[in-house]
Amino acid sequence: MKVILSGNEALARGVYESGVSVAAAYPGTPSTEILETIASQYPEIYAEWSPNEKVAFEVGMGCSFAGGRALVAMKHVGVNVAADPMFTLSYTGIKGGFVLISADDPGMHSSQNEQDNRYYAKFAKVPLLEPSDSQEAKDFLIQAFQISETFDTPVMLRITTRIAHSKSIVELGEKLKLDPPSGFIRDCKKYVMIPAYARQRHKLLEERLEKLLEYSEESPFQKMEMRDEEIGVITSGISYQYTREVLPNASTLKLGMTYPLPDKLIKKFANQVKKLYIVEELEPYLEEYVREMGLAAKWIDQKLGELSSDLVAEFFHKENVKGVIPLNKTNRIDMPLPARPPVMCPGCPHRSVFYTLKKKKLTVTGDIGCYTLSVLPPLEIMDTCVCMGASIGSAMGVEKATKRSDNLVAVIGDSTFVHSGITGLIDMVYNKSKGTVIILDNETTAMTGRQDHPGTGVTLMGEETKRLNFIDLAKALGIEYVRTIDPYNLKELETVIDEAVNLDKLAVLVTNQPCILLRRVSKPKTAEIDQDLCIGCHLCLRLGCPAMSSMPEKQDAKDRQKVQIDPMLCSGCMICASICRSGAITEASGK
Ligand SMILES: Cc1ncc(C[n+]2csc(CCOP(=O)(O)OP(=O)(O)O)c2C)c(N)n1
Repeated sequence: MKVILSGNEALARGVYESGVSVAAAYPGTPSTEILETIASQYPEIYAEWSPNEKVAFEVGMGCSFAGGRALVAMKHVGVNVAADPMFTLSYTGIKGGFVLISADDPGMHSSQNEQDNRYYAKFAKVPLLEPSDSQEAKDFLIQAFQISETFDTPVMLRITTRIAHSKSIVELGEKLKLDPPSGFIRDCKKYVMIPAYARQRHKLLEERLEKLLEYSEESPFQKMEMRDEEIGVITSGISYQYTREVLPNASTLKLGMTYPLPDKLIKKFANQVKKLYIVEELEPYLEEYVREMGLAAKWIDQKLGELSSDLVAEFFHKENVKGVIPLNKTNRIDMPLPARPPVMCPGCPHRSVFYTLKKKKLTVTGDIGCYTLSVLPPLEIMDTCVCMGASIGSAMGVEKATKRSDNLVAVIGDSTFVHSGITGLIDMVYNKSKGTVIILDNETTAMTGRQDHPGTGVTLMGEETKRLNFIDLAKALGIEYVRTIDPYNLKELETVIDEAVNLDKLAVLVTNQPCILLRRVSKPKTAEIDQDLCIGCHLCLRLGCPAMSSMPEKQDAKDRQKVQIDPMLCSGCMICASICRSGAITEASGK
């Protein structure tokens, strides 16, 4: 049967057809739907949201050691977190097939950087596959498990946002009938990496690479497609699609396996074309290799941002290459669209916390989540954001350097706190740091689409489970000042934040209102503005609530524009009412 699937859905199907026992991940765009699809469509596979990518990797590793096939998935930066076990799993090798999906995000549609994870495969010496569409995503994944078991190695499969989220036709196959996992069989020289054993495994790893290189030369993943011999393009992944679209007559060497790279095949291809080009996205990964081989090739220099058919066409136009398909103007929208910067939702419980921090003129070391939007106008109050979990360590560093904590808070979401904030907090306790940590507990991982985590009490497979209690955890760490705060109660928020920052010891505050999107179904009330009372001071607009706007057409005697509330958007959090000086905002009657 043929169906239309996104790359991520196709990968989930590939996981099913491969007979995987355990699938583990931490959410992160553009990888999130892989595990969501597995959990919703293939419930016979054990699937989990792990607290972070390192744990996900280790869970998969354990499954593999016990003889089961394991899949772990993460966004590109997640591989940084999982890199420690990854580099040594490459030494131990595996038992059941082990595949890591790295979902890279060229163009940073939803990421803090656009690192090119192909280098990770080379660095950790694990084979790397790069599909170019949904069908290949599924097929390559199935093959990846076979390579993993044949060569006793973890395998990395790299996709990018375009592959993950675009849809194409996929032929479904049967689920592989595998024996149940054998169970863990003791083999210390393989699985216990003390230096004496690791040295032996390193040698085996180098020998394995030689064999993988031979495989890469002959592998069906590498497709030499000879067309017009004037131009030859070496490419991989989504860049292959752009090349085919723009230069349909050019010969291509489409590399499906990009580590180890096939020298002989590359040379053979180079010898058959007059001019050699390399089309790849982000870093010059293929180019460096081809140049090292002593071949002259021109590279499309695209280190910044995402590649596209347009950019590839532009490049070949400049190169005066014949037969470039002109840019398709009809696909372009020339109409100026209104800018829609990302904003916190109306009623978002994070908003009032940042409004208060701004009012108090505090320095805010921040973290990654919906709340990072507080860096944008009108709130503009987040001062740092580097990677998940960094807010707490950064605040501590500032405090140790300046010996002041009364002007400083660290702000971190609940999912991020579990991911990598806990150890930072332990450091604050251990090394006697003073300061205030605010955990924004909205009971979900909102930014990536509301996934559960250890603090929500529900698993990915929809089962109820023990719920991590942040208050109890902070107390157990030995923190004396621990408070729950209601972010919809501005007065309380201000009093407690004031008290905490002036305490001269470590304080942990935990907000207690869920993400507004978890509550959206019932809408008990909305706010409304009495236009006679509104004085157009625009204090309420400083909240940056998308439900509120000024009305250029309604001005008072002093030319001040009054404010309106869109009842369709308003969620009735009433934060605006608590800051309105003229008492103009009240609960709408009759709702
Ligand atoms: C290492 C890493 N993994 C995953 C992500 C994707 N990501 C960004 S923020 C975030 C969690 C957000 O949840 P939370 O901290 O609860 O804040 P919320 O969005 O709910 O306000 C995730 C999963 C990332 N940026 N980096």
